[in-house]
Amino acid sequence: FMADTNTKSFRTLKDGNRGPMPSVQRGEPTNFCINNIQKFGQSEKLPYLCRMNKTVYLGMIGDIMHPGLINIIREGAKYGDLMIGLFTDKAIASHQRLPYMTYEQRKNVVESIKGVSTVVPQDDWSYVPNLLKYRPDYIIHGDDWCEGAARELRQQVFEAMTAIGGEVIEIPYTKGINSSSLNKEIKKIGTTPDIRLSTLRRLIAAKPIVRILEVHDGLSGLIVENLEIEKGAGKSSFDGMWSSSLTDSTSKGKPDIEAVDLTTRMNDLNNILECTTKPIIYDGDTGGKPEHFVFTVRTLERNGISAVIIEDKTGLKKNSLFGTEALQRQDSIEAFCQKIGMGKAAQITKDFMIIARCESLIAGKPVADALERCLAYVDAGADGIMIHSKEKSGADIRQFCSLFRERHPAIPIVAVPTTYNHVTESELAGWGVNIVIYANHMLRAAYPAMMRCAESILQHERSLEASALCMPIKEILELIPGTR
Ligand code: SPV
Ligand code: MG
Repeated sequence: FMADTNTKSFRTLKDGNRGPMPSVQRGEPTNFCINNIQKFGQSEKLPYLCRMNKTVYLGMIGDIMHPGLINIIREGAKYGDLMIGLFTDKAIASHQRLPYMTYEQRKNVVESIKGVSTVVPQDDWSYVPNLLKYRPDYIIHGDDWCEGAARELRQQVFEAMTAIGGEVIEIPYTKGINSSSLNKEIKKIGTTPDIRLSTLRRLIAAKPIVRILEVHDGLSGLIVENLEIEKGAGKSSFDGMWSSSLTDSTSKGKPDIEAVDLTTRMNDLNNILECTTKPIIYDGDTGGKPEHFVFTVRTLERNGISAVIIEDKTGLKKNSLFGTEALQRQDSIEAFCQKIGMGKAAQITKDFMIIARCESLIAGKPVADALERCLAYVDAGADGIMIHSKEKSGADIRQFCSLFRERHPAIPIVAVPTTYNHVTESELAGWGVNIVIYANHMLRAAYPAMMRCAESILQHERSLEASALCMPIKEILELIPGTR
């Protein structure tokens, strides 16, 4: 059944133009009620008759309170008992950034607002499952959903309300102040180490897969922080950042052999912390000596880093993507477990994560070896595991995930699909992967672009041709707020 939302077969309260009466059976406010809404205006003293046995549904994120939300709550409550469908983190995470407050915190606030009768979780971006479940007489929504990607949501709501004999009330969207504009202002304030740190666990709980991109300086950090593209009915963005040992070293002209020490990496990471708010996963290489690793954990935690990943190698570490070409030694299970245990004992917050990275597949060993190790690492206290491979098909990773999931349905799995890069995020999520790390792409993209520019200047002995490869001066002057 398709409701025709264009021909005013539904009455809406948009712009005061109510249109013809709808043909719905249920949920129609009486003329008495309408007259009284007009008469009493913003007053809450409407006759009880209007509220009796009527339920009004209002979907809400409820993160940042503002007059527009209070207005729609007040308007909705005029029609009956107002049920707030409070979006869960899971419902929100599929379409936009996680709210600042947790579900419980938001519920606490929203249920205390005058006019709200009940708060129920809305676990889906679409209103439809809850409308069919609770069968409200009305749903109330701002008229901003008539435009853009939300149009489809609106259409589905009209169809569902028709099916249950209810009605849609649209009220003019409060212009000038809304959650999106407030969110931009809040973002400017930044974040605190505690909030940033705890966000990774919330993301893992809320999303089918958490999307992480490598950063190596403030500028690449800003891209991960701010880039957002329209996709389907929602928006797509990165969830957080990977501080890669490979790109941190390479951008300094140094080899990826743990030659860049923690203090130097933290100094540079500070530039990223300063201009971003999203969570960061730190590539801790081997973690060094266990006695040193405890200080690394404390330092990262103090700075609001969400997780450290340490790999089960010992001796001079070389980059994993060499595979068996470079001579590398895997640590013993016992020694690596001891390091994990010491790190876990050192951390102060409950949210910081120590993720154990297994190099068995990189070293050419079978999946069974990786599994044995990862099970031991979890027993030693690891909060998650990263399984790495340089095999191109991804079949080994898939097989590992399936076996690991039989033993641990919920322990987070991290994958770094640099070589098996044809595998999509939804496929990885289907295998049981919780976090995907694009581990080196920002630096790999930047270097050839810089090379092309430098070569062009050499070739032409002027920069006219190279300018075409560069961002315009005006753009770079506008890029960082405060430059002007
Ligand atoms: C890094 O980014 O430094 C990593 C991932 O450790 S990899 O380079 O694939 O080993
Ligand atoms: Mg590394």
